[in-house]
Amino acid sequence: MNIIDLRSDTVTHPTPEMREAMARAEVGDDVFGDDPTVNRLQELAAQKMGKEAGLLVCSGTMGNLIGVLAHCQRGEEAIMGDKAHTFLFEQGGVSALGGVFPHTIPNQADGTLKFEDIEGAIRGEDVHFPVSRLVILENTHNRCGGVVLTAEYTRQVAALAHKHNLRLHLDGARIFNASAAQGVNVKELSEPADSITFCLSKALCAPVGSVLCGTQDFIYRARRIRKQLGGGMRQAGVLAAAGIIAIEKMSIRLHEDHTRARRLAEGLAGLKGFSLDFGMPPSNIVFVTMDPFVKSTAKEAADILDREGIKVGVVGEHRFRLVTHYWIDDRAVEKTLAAFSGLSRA
Ligand code: TLP
Repeated sequence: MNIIDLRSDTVTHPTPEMREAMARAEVGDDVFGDDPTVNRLQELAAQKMGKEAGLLVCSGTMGNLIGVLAHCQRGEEAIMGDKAHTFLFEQGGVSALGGVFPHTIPNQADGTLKFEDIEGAIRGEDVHFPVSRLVILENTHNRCGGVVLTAEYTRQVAALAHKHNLRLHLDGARIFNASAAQGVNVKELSEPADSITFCLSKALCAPVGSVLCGTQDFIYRARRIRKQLGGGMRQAGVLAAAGIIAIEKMSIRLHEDHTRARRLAEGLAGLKGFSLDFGMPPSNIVFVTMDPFVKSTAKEAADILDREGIKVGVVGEHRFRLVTHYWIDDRAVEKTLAAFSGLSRA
């Protein structure tokens, strides 16, 4: 990748090793369960997450949607943060397609939901109320600045949910980043949840795909829903081959992206007219706000950067999001900082 693309880690291209593995992948019809590479990926994913089974799905959005629909009946309620990806950025799929009612409570700055808010949101036994069925957490938390939830917090939320006969789904799109940031085994973060979706196609560089993991029975239901949504894939082994490398090789280098995100954040914070929205980033996501004296809008600034071959996410009138990943090296970070510093002169 010649362009410095910081808009997201979703922009990552597959590595040369992935492309080779994709070309060589053994395949079969996965709707029949016949694709050996998909089966291998699903087993590997389940084992990493400490779950009985896994299911390859097209995207993180599809994994979360299927997860919610496999837990909830129509008219039931899912409790989630007001900054959750499942609430803000998934096209309202859980209600549009599943008739599931999202009940939002405030996300705290550290990405958590308060225990008392969760407990307060759970409905009692009353004929007027929908049935509360699910709590959703997100780790790392995208819109809270890539912050991480601890294993202990996740366990406590799971215990609270289970006490009230609810389930816990984890949107772990970037769960390997959460694991790298805390230096803990990914399984510790995923195990307390009843189900987890994690993405192969973000910082892990695979071109397509996420894996939904849970019990055998849950994945059996999830597989049926995936088919219903048109997400049953055929010779998906070509994708799974990249996914296996994503898990085995790419998940163990994410601390490098986190170091670069901190360098980027440090540099931006040192520039006149820029301030970090959430302080130093714990993982690979940096949110930064620009004073209008630099450029009147973030969009205008982003257009100038774009002409220099640097793409950044515009997430507000004066706000940017920059995400580091495998294809962003030290030189790219320094070039980006130089370009930001040149903005007030451009
Ligand atoms: N997030 C994307 C955009 O949709 C905002 C990004 O660039 O960060 N959960 C979380 C926490 C996510 O950040 C995302 C993608 C998803 C789920 C959905 O994954 P995909 O894009 O594969 O559907």
